[in-house]
Amino acid sequence: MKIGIVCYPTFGGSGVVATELGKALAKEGHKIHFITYSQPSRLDFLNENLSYHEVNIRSYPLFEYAPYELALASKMVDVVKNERLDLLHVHYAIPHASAAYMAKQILKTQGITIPVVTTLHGTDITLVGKDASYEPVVTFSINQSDGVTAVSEDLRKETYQSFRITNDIEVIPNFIDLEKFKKQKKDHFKKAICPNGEALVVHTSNFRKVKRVGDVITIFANIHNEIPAKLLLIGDGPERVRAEAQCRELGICDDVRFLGKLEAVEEVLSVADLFIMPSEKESFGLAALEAMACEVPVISTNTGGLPELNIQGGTGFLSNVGDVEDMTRKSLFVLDKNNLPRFKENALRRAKEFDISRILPLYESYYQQVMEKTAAKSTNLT
Ligand code: GMT
Repeated sequence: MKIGIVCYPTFGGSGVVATELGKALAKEGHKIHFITYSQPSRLDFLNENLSYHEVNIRSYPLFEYAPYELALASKMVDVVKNERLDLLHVHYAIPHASAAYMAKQILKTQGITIPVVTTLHGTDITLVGKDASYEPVVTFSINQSDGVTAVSEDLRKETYQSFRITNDIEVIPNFIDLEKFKKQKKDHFKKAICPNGEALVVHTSNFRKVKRVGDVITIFANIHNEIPAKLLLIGDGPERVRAEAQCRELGICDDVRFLGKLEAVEEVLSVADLFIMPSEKESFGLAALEAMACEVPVISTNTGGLPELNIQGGTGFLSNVGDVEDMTRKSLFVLDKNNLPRFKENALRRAKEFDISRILPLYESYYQQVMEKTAAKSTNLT
C-alpha cells in the first residue's frame, strides 16, 4: 500500500506512534509518505519505502496566524496526486482530520478518491477537542473520516460520550518495539546515578498540567523520606520550572535530576526501578508501556485507558487522581526487595502483549477494510 501519514513531528505520544507505525509499515514493504511541518523526531532514517514531505507555511503580513491547515491540505493534495497514494492516515484530530477532509474534497473534484483514517490519541478528544472553539469541526471531521481508530476502549467511550459521533470507532492500542525498548545492561550508568544502591524512580512526560508532575515530586519526596532513592525526570514543558521550584522547597535537589528531552529514553529506563505516571487524564499511557517493556513496574492513576495497560497488583498499582499518599504507599510496596522482581517480570510480560508485531497487522487489515468500503461506496455513487 502507499500510505500518507500526517502527525505532529514533535516528541509527543501521537507523533511517536505515527512515526513508529510508518517505519514498521515500511519494513513490511509499504510505501510510506510522512506529511508534517518538520521531520518527525523519531524518523531518524529515510529509505526507498520512507519519504518525508515538508508542509511549507507561507507567511504574509496580513496573517496574524499563518493558515497551517490550508498549507497542510494543499500538501496532502499534492502528495496524494503525485505519489498516487492509496490512503491517508492522520494522527490527532486537530487540525489533521479537517485538513484531510478538505484535501479529500479537492481531490474528488479531480476524479481521485482517497480514503482517510483518523486516529484519536487523547487530548484531541479529552481536553482540546471538547472546547467549544473546536468541537463542531472535530465532530464533523470524525464523522467524515472513512475510518476512525482510538488508542483505548476508554477513549472510544469518551469520544461517543462527548461528541455526536455517527461513525464506528475501532480500538487499536498503542504498541511497542521490543527490539528497541528492552532492558539493556547499564551497570556503570546505574552505579553513577545510584552509587549507594538507592532505588531509582523515573518519570517521562511533556510536563503539561495534565501530567501532574507536582504529584511525581511529592510522591518521590515521600519515598525519599523512607528509603534512599533518586529521581530522574525526562522531558520538558510548561510545568518544569514549577517542578524545579518544588524540589528546592522540599530540599531534595541533590537526589533529583531533570534530564530534559532525551532520544534514548530506553537507556534510562533500563536502570529504573519504578515509573510514576500520576496523570489527570491519559488515553493510553505510551510512556508507561515503554517503561514496562524495560521491566519497570508502574505506579499510575486509574484514569482513562491506564487500567487497560497497568494491572492492579500485577504490573504495578493504580490510584485515584491526586491521591499521593496511596501512590507513595504502593510505590514503597513495589520497591521492597521482596516484591520488586515479581513486578518487573509482570511488567515485561504485559508489555509483550503490545508488541508491534501483534498490533501492526490490526492496522494493515483495518486499512484494507476501509479501502474496500470506500471503493464500494464510490462505485455505487457513479
Ligand atoms: O500527552 C501526551 O503524552 C502527548 C499526547 C499526544 O497526543 O502527543 O499523548 C496522547 O497520545 C499517546 C499516544 O497515543 C497516548 O499514549 C497518551 O496517553 C495520550 N496522552 C493523553 O491522553 C494525555
